[in-house]
Amino acid sequence: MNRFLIISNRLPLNINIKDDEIEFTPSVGGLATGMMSVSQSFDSLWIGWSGIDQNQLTAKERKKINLELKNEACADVNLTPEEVELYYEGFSNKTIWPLFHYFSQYVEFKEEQWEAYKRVNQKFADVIAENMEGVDKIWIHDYHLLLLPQLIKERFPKVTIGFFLHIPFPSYELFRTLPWRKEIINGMLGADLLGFHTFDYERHFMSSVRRLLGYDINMNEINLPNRIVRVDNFPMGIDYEKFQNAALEAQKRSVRDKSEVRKELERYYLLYPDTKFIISIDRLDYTKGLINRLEAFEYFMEKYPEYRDKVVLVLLAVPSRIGVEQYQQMKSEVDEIVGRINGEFSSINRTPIWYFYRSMPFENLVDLYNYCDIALVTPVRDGMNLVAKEYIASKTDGRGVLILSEMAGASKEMSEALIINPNDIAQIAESIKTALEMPLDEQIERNTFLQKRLKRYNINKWALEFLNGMEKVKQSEQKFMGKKLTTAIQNKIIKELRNADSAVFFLDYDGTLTGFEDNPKHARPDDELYELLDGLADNPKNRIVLISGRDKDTFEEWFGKKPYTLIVEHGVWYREKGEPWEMIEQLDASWKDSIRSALEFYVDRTPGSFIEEKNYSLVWHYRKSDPELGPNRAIELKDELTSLVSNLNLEILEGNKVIEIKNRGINKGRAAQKLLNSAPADKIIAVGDDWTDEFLFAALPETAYTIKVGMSKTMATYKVENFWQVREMLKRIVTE
Ligand code: ADQ
Repeated sequence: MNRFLIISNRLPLNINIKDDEIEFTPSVGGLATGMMSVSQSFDSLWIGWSGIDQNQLTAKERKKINLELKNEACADVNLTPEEVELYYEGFSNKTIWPLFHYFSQYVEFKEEQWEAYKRVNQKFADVIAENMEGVDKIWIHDYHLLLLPQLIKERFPKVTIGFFLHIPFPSYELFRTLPWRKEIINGMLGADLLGFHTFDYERHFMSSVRRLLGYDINMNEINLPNRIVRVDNFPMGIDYEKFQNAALEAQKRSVRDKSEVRKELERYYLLYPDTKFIISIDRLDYTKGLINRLEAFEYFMEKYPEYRDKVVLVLLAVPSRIGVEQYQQMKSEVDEIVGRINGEFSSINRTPIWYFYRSMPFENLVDLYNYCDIALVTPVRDGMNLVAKEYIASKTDGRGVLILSEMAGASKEMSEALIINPNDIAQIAESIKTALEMPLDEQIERNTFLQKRLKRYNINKWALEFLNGMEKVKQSEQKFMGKKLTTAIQNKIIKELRNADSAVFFLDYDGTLTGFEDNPKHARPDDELYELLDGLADNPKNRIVLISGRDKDTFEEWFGKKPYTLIVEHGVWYREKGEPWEMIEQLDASWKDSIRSALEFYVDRTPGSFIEEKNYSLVWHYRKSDPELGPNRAIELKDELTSLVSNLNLEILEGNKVIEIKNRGINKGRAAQKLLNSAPADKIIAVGDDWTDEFLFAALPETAYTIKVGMSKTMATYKVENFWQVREMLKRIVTE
């Protein structure tokens, strides 16, 4: 594997300068902890902000820091204090963070912050550009850098870009409130692979893509005009062995070597052996549900006085984003509630809440996880929540009870925990009681399942799956590149056409020679197109066949006087230049009444959809309906029609935002073959965009040049991105 880049807002280490000494410490937080082990296993460079303003350093300090960073395989994106304020504390943490966590009451929409966000994303792109040597993959992380994938794609179209969002992606109803919603989605779509923790976040993202940009979505692939973006969920794991081993080590330590926290807990336990410890660990953040948790604990103490002296809540809060107002407010609120509860329920020797407002070294953290009987993890929204996983991984003897919020992504994989709704104070209190009373064998049974899963799907597996996902996207892109209709292939076609005695051009119309309109009647040919087709037809060696699903009256109106052969309704009707229309095969249309009534039912229930009636087919169009309702109704409709059409010897064709019902066995391929049987040609060129054209591609001899417009799978030998490129190619054929 070549070198790859990891990009995140913060580098995974903090730098402190004290009395000329430079000190490096690992940073706290899910992303940093998780990705650190990944970066150490690969040849990678981590690009991000180091947390200090390099402009304030002496040249000597700067040199030393950058050298140290280089040794750690890191590179700094230098941010000014103003950028930190507007981009980091501002747009990232006062707009995106609350919005994506459903705290709309905290969201700020400030142009100045948005401008800074754009500027800093660009700054990241510039530092990346300086470090691109030998790089074939870039993995970008999180909500601070939502515009970065697009900025890099524009500059380095060949590099494979992965993007992982560590926080939830909100429902469209919330996301749409963002004034810069389209820019954000477009920014993310610069990636080749987009990863989320859960299927729900993925679903919400897809829904926003569909509604805001109208792109076609095929399972988990988004069809952009010139490439495909794959979207998937990768629930992040932890370094299971690291926690398990550290916990085992902690247990083996002699009293002297034990951490202060552990000593304190054990001392207390010796004094009061009936005590149970509940651990609560998070960054001090309003999304983590600390207030609810404390209120639930208070409610529990009130409701079950028999437990008052028997339970200790070890509350650890890491200072976080102290520059943001809501975080300061929340700190005061937590201080107040803790004071109130301790004031009310403490006895002379016993205090129910032990409150620490600080970060902890890894060993102490594991000590706590390992020692405590219950973990209380109650976020009101959380992308994943690694604390829940770390707690379970640190339970060496399988004992311990995890109480987990259903609003954390982790709850999707940890159903053996006691799952609670973080807004239901009474339910949390009941769960504390259930946890305190849970028999040991039940605890072990639940945790065995959880541990097995965490061990298997650990952080390395998570990262490898994501990287494999990127590799797969790359391979399928290469496959596409192999099919691309390059200038060299176009030259070859032109040369062969020049030497040929006769040539036939099978050209589909909508999506191939022209774009789509909401109302198909509006997609009339423009002057340029007429000129182009006339130019082709002027050469007596060429035969132009327009082959379409359109009805014959429309084509008669648009092309009736032109010297082209017309095949319409997917091969029902045929018209040689200057001749009357002929039916290629005798068909019956008496089935239409029964199908029409089924379609009318769908028109009534799907605003914006309508029926188009052709001589031998009926078409239900849903291009103008709600972008999510339309495709869903189309699935229902297909399902409903399936048995009906087979009884009537009909078939369903699914085109671009249309469902068409027509007589079985009639298709463009069969029509083209008939035409070629009666008038063979030296060279055959066929161009089409949707899957009704696949019949055509499949029916033609191997020597034909078959060209697909768009990115989806095809039988065609070559692909072009859009109808403009088809016109370019035809123009070259006419002029050269
Ligand atoms: P965070 O919001 O930071 O992460 P979380 O997943 O719980 O939340 O990770 C917190 C990390 O910080 C854990 O690894 C924990 O060990 C550590 N930590 C917590 N308190 C600490 C303390 N006092 N001292 C030292 N370390 C402490 C974001 C998203 C999450 C998502 C992660 C990973 O908000 O939803 O799970 O990224 O994608």
